[in-house]
Amino acid sequence: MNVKLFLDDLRVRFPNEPEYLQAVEEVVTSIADVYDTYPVFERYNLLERLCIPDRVIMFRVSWVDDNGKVRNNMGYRVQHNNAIGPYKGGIRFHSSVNLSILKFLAFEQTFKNSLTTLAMGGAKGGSDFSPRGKSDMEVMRFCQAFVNELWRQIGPDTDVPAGDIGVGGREVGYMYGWYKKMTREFTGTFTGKGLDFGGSLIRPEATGYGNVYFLLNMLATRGISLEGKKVAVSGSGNVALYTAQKLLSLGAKVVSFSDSDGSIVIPEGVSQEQFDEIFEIKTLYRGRVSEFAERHPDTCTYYRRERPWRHVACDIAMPSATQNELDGDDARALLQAGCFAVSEGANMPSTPEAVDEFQKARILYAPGKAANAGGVSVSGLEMAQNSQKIRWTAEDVDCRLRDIMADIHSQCVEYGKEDGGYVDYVRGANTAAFLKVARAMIAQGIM
Ligand code: NDP
Ligand code: 2IT
Repeated sequence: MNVKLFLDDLRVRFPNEPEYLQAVEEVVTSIADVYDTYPVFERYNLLERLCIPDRVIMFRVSWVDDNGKVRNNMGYRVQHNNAIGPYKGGIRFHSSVNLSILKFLAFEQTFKNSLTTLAMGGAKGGSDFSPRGKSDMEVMRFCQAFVNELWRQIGPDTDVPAGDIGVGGREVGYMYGWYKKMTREFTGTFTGKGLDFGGSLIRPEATGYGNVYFLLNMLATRGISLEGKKVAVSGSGNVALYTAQKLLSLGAKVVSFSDSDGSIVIPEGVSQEQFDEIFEIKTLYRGRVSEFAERHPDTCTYYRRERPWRHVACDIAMPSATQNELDGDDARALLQAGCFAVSEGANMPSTPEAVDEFQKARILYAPGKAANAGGVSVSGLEMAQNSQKIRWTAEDVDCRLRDIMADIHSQCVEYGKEDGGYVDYVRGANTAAFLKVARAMIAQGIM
């Protein structure tokens, strides 16, 4: 396969989709060798079929705000690939959402879901609607209007949406409610549902906890303990908060958080009490991390409109906000400060230049599609519970989550270990994920 020709062709066909092209380039580059090992792949033109989504559904969402004004947003669902299971992936509501971002996320999701060991294909959806600053009623009306367009395209064995940025329990609840009303069926078509109507225990915690479990597996390969280590976290949403919660319970020090307005750095690490305060500000009041900084000027510094990476001294970084939030300069600053492990909670948070820096430095570096797969894994477990109409205990789900993260780590090591022992987790994750989806696509014929 000629990687350059392949990518050049995609660039011509999808010129305005930089995030999508970035995600594809990383995967295609790292699987090129294994792709060429099996001529059947090229005969089936498999790579092109795997990189271009099965279909994209795009629609207008019209809703009425609290002032009676009619508002219009764009809605999307990218159904990328269902070779190994029904389409599965989150919904993102954020003003930055566009087709390129959702195509990159659906593409990544296909590989991530393949790694989970569960039967799930890849998808992603969303809207450029931002829940921030909207009333509950506005959010509800928007969610209903969104699902009014989407409900025919999804189903428990067709496509199962969940949360992502801007979509948590509240939004999933409203979307599920309208879906149920339209279909008149109570099925597990969304995951991340409330515990009273089919949600799984540990789903809210799963992405953050899973990332810490993955990190523990990585650290074990070098005989390093997590206790006492300083960990820089970015974001302060679902993934960041549960990452920090698990880190604190294991004796690590959490030295930063951020949101889209800025970052807080707490050089000695937050206490449990301080963490509880941040948790409350973010989850109960939907507030800003700056509010915490205002209350604790002696222990905490606020960096307005900045990311934490150049301001923290840390051993480990866990970027958990959004794509491309850690660039080459940030990576060099982290390495300079002694950072020896990066485990990504967000999807594609590190730019290609940053990834390159981490890999050149031979530190432990885990890409999001491996490290943050715990969220969708427990979504898969929620689907399993829903179809059996039973509920597993928190211990049971947590135990399965630990096993799945260990399994994903083993797959990365199996396909990413180099002579000399260094594990290239990017190549490992991409190769393991690709081979499974590719085998299934070949077996099912050309469609
Ligand atoms: P939330 O909406 O709960 O939190 C997102 C956090 O990131 C918020 O602190 C938000 O700040 C910040 N953020 C969002 N966009 C930007 C931006 N453009 N610039 C700076 N900060 C930003 O989302 P999640 O925690 O669920 O998602 C975080 C990341 O994890 C995303 O990359 C998502 O795709 C990924 N992920 C999520 C999973 C899940 O199960 N939820 C599973 C796997 C990955 P603000 O409050 O100011 O908007
Ligand atoms: O990026 C992700 O893996 C998610 N947002 C979770 C998807 C899911 O279906 O639980």
